[in-house]
Amino acid sequence: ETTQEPPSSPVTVSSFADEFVRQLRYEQGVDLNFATKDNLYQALAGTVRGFMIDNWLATLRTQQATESKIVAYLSAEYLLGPQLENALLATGLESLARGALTSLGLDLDDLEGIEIEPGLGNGGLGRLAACFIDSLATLNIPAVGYGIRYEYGIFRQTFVDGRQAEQPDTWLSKGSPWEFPHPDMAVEVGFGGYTEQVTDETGGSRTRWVPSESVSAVPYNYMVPGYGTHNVNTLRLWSAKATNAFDLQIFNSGDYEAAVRAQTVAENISKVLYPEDSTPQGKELRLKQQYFFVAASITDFITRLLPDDFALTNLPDRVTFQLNDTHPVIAIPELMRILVDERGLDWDVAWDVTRASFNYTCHTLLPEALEVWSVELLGRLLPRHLEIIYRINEQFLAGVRAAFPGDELRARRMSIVQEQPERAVRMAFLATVASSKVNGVAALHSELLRDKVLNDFSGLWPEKFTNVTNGVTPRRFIKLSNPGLSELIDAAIGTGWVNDLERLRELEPFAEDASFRAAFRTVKAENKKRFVDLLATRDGIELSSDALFDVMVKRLHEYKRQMLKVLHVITTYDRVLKGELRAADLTPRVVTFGAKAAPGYRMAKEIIALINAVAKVVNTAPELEGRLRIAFPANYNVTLAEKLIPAADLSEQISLAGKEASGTGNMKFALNGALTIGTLDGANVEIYDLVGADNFFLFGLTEPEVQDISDAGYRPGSYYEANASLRGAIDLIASGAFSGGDRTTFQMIVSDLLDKDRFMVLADYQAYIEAQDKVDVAYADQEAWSRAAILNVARSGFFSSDRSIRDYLDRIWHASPVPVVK
Ligand code: 26W
Repeated sequence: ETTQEPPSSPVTVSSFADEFVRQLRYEQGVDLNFATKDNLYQALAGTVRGFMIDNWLATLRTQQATESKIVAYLSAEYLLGPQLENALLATGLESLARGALTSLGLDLDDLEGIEIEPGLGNGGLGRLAACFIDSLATLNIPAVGYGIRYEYGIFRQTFVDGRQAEQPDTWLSKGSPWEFPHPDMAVEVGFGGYTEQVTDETGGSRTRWVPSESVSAVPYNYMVPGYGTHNVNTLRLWSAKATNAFDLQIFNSGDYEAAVRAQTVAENISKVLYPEDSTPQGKELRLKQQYFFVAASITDFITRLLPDDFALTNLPDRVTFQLNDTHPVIAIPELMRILVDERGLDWDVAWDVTRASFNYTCHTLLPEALEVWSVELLGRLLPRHLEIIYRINEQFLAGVRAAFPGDELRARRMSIVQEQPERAVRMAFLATVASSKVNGVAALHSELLRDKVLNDFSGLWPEKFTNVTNGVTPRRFIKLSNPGLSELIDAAIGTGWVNDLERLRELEPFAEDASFRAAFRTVKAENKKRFVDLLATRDGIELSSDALFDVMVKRLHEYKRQMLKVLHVITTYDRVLKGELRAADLTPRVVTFGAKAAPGYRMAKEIIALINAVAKVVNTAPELEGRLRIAFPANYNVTLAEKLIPAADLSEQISLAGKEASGTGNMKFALNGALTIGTLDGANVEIYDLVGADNFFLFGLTEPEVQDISDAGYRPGSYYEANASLRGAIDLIASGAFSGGDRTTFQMIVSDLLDKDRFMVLADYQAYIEAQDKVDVAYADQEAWSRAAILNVARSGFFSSDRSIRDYLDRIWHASPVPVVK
């Protein structure tokens, strides 16, 4: 029922050019001859945007008219990446735009190059949300993404003496041509205050929350165009604005300064994205952000997307609220509050409606990443929500006690409210209790969730637990980012693969075709050149493109084990120094890292400093004859990923088994023809099963082995003592070889590895080195390597986010496509 061909448009080169000039003149008041690059970019964006608006409005109209069920995706993060190229792809206007600009003496690539991406996310979770809204639109599913319009997205990373420094991300400094502000549709959000009992129309008693302050939430709409369809969905991001009422009160009291200060406090709510990834800080402002955006979203949905007379008992027929991790979970008591306190529904009826409306996706297994909000803070900021949570917990625990009489330990384990180390609300438990479905993000992760982290809950409600393996959008991560490969695929199997990615299977026979393999290598070589050129201008890093491109890009986190990769590099260097290996026999490698560390995460920042320090030594070591290079471009983001991933030969996915929930970079690399070196963790397990053992460098402990070693008492020192090559590498760090002879510089890293090594880097070291030696051998046979790379592409179609969305639809959402017809 979906339209497969891109929307045709009657636009011509000259009409496009006319509209572009008109945008410049009449929207910006700028003459073409005097326009700056920013003016030109704005005009181009305005022109392209104009071609999507009719479809957007038609989509809204159709979805309202058909009274369809809508997927409301609640996510604190959307890591969107550059917008212009994506809009050009969706509208099918790229070549017209290029031609029109050329006719005016301008260059499309040049203008694309100045876009600052909206970095409204930290990493995997935020990028997943961006891929999902792309797929929802492409599949014609009525959907709205709700989130926060952070004025400052993820910080800009620079290196000062090799150490990470953070700068504010001023992505809005020149405005954004992609957003539609709607102060006319603002929603008030309250905080603080108290609750009281009031008598309602029927003489009954109701609770009423009387907030002490309120903030206005202003929506900014973004179009989310589908590919090969007319459907254009909405992403609605909320921005905080001080309310007039609030200002007036203080103005009237005569304190002008206080009034202005209060305004700042209110508007701080959407000021900055928290750069913590996996380690929640429990900050008051963060809880404010969370409540701010979900309260606005739920009210918006109920009052603006549903008819005025809608009976809220039918809410689950019209919406499914998907909770992207625990960040939006405060939406649960908020919906209960609206239904019970404001709409007068009976508690039990409201609870049924709520449970049928929410679903929860968990994105982690690390205990420290599970959000917990102190009762003290919740009671102060959201007193009514705390009461509601207590009542939910009471009822829930009564059910647990009825199912397991006398098992008080179990009740305490499962309680939504923990008592130790402080009284606090476990948001993952609240989400699990109040959702219809709970899913993990890869097969192994969902199993571990069910059998370990949430085992008590899956015992109680086995049917609640399911898996949806993550995916990535092939539009951005193949078609846009790898035009060379896309053309090769088009020529081999036609163009239908872009929204039917399993069709990449048809490439399998081409792996045996020598001329296809040669063409495939040519594309990879061109992508490497393009990336090398980019790094030269972007970072002043000079590299040869004639090498094995070994890439590890992801947030810096100990569990992801960038340290293991560093030890491999140092070991290679050490072997050459010791004469165990001749430089001439090394497979030339460029090892590229990209990683931001949470600003307060000390160990992660030390590891960044170590990588840069090792790079400095290795990159200039005469002994290595330039055959081993480290590139660590600062500020890895979506823009850079799109250039880097297509250039990779080897994808590093080396987390300790049982720690990476899924990974999505792993999928992007496989789809772009890199071979993975990886552990059986997250979605690596599924990649390995699909591409086959011959086309994947598997190594390392399995999750049950990790558990056993850990139960027996892990001693990293024993691995150090038993392995001379490992000792050599660690001793080299400790000796000051990468710190100008100073032995204290990296002491924190060395002593942690030897004494704690929470993520078993030392236990997996030997297996990793051996797997890397196999990589070198395999790369020497370029025909066999290309065959394996092509099979990676052909067998990774499963990892399209379109497939993920279909799985969500079948297993969780049960919403149907509503294609817009023209
Ligand atoms: C500050 C609190 C906090 C806690 C957790 C912030 C962010 C998180 C996220 C769960 C971190 C995250 O991005 N998780 C990643 O989600 C991806 C998409 O599902 C997975 O592929 C990654 O494995 C997972 O680490």
